[in-house]
Amino acid sequence: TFNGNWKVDRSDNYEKFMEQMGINMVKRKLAAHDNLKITIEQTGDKFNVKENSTFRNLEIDFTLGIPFEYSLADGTELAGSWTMEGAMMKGVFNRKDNGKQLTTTRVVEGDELIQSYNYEGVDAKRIFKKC
Ligand code: MYR
Repeated sequence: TFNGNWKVDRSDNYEKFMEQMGINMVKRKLAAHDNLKITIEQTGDKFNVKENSTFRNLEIDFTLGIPFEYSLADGTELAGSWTMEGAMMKGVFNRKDNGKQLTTTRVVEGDELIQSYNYEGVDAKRIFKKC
């Protein structure tokens, strides 16, 4: 289950990913230490996600398979949806500014939640632990 409070523990290639996203160096340095925490509450196909970081606190509600809008901390707007593939959440989002696709997955392995990101050929991961 994805439910619970998760705190980022480490990241893999996240800096390169942000660079590919066009995020400037100052923001990338700040984002590398964003202390991201997410609280996930799934009820059937509905999710409530609370996001807390040094940048902002926000709450997102979505339903699997239903498109919604989401803005990144730098203001970049995305639209897309999450679906479930077996035990994996799969998100397909498009940037509103250039139409390009950002894909992401979430999977729980042991006591970790692993979120992967792909944008324009660059893959990254952020690994969360329960808190
Ligand atoms: C959620 O389930 O947490 C809300 C929806 C998330 C949508 C897509 C997430 C992509 C985040 C990419 C961060 C990259 C920053 C450069």
